[in-house]
Amino acid sequence: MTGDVPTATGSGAVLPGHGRAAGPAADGLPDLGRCLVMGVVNVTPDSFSDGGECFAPGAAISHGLRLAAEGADIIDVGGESTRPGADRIPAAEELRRVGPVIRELADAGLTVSVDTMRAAVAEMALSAGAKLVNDVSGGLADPAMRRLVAAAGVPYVVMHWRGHSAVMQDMARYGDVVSEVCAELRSRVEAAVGDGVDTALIVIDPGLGFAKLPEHNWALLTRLREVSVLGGGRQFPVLVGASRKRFIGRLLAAADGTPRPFAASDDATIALTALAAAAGAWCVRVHAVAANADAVRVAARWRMAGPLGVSGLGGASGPGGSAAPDGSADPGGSAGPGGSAGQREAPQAGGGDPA
Ligand code: PMM
Repeated sequence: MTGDVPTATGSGAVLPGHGRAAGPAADGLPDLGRCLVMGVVNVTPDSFSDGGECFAPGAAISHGLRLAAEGADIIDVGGESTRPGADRIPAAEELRRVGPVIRELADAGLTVSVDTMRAAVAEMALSAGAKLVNDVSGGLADPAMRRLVAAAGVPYVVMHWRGHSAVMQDMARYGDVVSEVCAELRSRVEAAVGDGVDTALIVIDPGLGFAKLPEHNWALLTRLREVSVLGGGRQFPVLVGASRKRFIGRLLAAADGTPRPFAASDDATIALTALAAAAGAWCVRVHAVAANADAVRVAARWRMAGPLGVSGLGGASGPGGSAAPDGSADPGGSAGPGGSAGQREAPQAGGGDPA
């Protein structure tokens, strides 16, 4: 057993870890009592972080299976590149790319999410066995998406987005990025709920790199708790997609200013995963699964160690952390936000730490 995260409300079910395929999502949000790991499968020739690696269906399927074996809880399959400056592809091409990959991975028993802005693609993906819809436009790109998700009753990732990739970086203008992102995300969430999406199935995502400059990404990352409440009282589960993004490459630039290449920024991504998971993120979306899966387990143990561990990030508890949005104690303890119906990793026998 690899699970090492006793939770105050855990059911004790044994759940996937390293070397095991992720099981199907329970009804409601998947919940293991720790930050989840979403492994990225981009069935594209040109995604900025891994472009071309998984463009052939066979390669994409093998990659998804490998990520699950490395400890991914969810496999996120996308067919449209969202790299800054990218042009859109036709819906038929997106369907052609992701359809067989999703079907095969779902048939293999993995929990699959579809990364799409199009309701038609999401609909096909759900009928092929996907269990979550990850919409980087938060419902803005295709208004039919919200009704589709509402009717399907599946978890819905609502990401902060201001426009398509070809133009998004022109929209990276903010006074206070955190409050503006929260306000815009709140209106996306309200629209989704207004169209019938179950609030309990909504995950929010600050959209790192989407209409954001590096300083915007850093501000959002360090204020995840504020993001999680969107300026209101209710706390939403937060997905963090920092993996291999340009702002990391810029942080790690060589002395001459050359940004670190994407694939060489995995160690820094892992550091961010540990920080985000310790702050209470519900899920991290990553390319290099094995080490990030280790990082979330370290963070879960860190959170379990008590309030000192959590306040070590600067005093603010993360979303779902040991302090509720109003500052009161959270009986959920180390469990992240976002789910009551889901499964959790089993407590260790005796609840102790063998180390
Ligand atoms: N980033 C990318 C694609 N999909 N989905 C969510 N929810 N959050 C993200 O940050 C996100 C995403 C682009 O990154 P990639 O090219 O590495 O997939």
